[in-house]
Amino acid sequence: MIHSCNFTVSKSLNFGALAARRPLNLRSNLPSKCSVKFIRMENDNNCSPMDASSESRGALVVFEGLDRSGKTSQCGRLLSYLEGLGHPVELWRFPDRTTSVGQMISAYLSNKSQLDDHTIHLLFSANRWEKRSMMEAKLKAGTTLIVDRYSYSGVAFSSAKGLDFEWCKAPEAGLIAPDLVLYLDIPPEKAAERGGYGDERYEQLEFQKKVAQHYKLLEDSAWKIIDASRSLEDVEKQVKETVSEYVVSCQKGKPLSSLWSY
Ligand code: DGP
Repeated sequence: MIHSCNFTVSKSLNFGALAARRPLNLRSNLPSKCSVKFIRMENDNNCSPMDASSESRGALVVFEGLDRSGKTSQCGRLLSYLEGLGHPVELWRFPDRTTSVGQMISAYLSNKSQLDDHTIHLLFSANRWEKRSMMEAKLKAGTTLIVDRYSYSGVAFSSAKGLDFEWCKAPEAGLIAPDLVLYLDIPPEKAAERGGYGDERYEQLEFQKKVAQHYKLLEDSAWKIIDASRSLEDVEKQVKETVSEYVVSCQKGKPLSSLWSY
């Protein structure tokens, strides 16, 4: 049964708040320990297998894109959709501003503190690492995770400042590789016209143009490019169609992989 969705997530919601509002949902369409089909993940995704077993698990679905590309709204709509279908699913976002590392990041983004570019890069990465083991546990427990920004933001934003691209990737190696990266593609000029733009440190048109160029260098076989300059509903439709097959293939069994193996 497909429920209509009008769920939106306030930008100020963070991982902690969201987790509290949406406790782990153990409903599943699959019988527990159902006959698991062993499907090997194609290893053309610049990632390495982390776990030889192909147990049923949740999917790791990441949204990426420029500021104001619509990620937060689409994450909320996808969450409602998958919940309506009975899938165990949670919405996470990075940076997770609830942790002590996240609070340092938040102060930096709102221009309340100044940090060296390398230092803030490593803090963003540390913020993902501090959630890595919980991420693995949730996925293995069958929960699909919708993640608003991940390592690709880390590399695209920091390298757009002039930091070395490979140096930016290095601390991300070993994090869990997403099954699907939905890149919400929007011209930087169009994103800049959307409400709220300009509140935080990186929300400047010329900088966002550079970020867009660096994102393109990160595209791999896990990526699907979504034209995000269309209406919310059109984007939502494409997102739902794209995600469904990944959720099913992970339920059937797919090993977890690591990002950017070293
Ligand atoms: P958001 O909460 O999604 O609006 O993200 C806050 C800002 O931080 C946004 O301009 C994108 C940027 N950002 C997100 N993740 C990273 C990261 O890992 N590294 C850097 N340098 N910037 C990031």
